[in-house]
Amino acid sequence: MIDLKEIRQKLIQGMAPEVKELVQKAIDEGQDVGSILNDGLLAGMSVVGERFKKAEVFFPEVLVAANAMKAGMESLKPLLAEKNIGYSGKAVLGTVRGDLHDIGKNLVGMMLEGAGFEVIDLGVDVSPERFVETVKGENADIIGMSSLITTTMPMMKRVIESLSTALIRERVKVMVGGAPITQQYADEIGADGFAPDAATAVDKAKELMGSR
Ligand code: B1M
Repeated sequence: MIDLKEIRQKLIQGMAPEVKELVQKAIDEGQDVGSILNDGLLAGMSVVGERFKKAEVFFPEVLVAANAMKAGMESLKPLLAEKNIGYSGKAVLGTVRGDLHDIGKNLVGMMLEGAGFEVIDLGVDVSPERFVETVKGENADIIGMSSLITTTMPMMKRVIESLSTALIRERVKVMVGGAPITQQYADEIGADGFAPDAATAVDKAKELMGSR
């Protein structure tokens, strides 16, 4: 019988193939998928998230752990979807128009997925129209925008204005982030939330879901 603590530990160490294999074995043994997710994968990711917040580990460690999480989720995802276990909400994520930086955004996406969000990642250089269309079509709960360059920051405001023009601003929570973004800027443009890092983004997204 696979010990779920072993999955947790291997995830913290960023050992993607081992995590994938252990998760598959646990599934084959008939272990509860919710427990594999919560006591194995999420338990490991939350340790990494906390260590990252305290600057005890840095970006490379988080990225390898997030990759291990992704590897473990591959076989778990369809089973979780069937049972709707740990479903937190639907988030549309993208780096705003004119901006091609995606490392931080990808990390936020992986952490959100790890926390049970369904993530629709629109990639980089995403136009306001595309954000709006996707929110409408997918009936998303949260829009997450990333910007790394000061000149692309105003694009976030454009997206919020486009949501209002399309009369769907009240339907969706808006979260923003990226190195030059601050809480003050988020307030100025009328976003609902800001997070300085991927771990906090998960807490913020959950908080925003709670206020819907
Ligand atoms: Co560029 N770049 N870059 N770059 N780049 C910066 C951002 C810059 C600060 C470097 C510098 O000059 N010191 C600077 C911007 C300056 C400014 O704003 N005034 C800059 C520039 C100027 C440029 C180009 C214009 C360079 C050129 O071509 N002359 C060009 C722009 C291209 C474009 O986008 N149109 C460019 C290109 C590139 C590369 C392609 C080479 C590469 C990007 C590769 C990629 O992303 N696939 C790149 C990189 C790697 C960087 C730096 C070095 C690192 C960015 C990064 O990935 N950080 C960066 C300098 C720096 O930040 N030290 C720089 C790691 C990542 C984990 O952090 O993205 O902040 P970050 O994400 C964090 C948080 O911010 C937060 O969580 C993440 C994890 O903790 N977060 C969110 C992010 N999104 C969030 C969303 C949320 C919540 C939290 O809610 C939705």
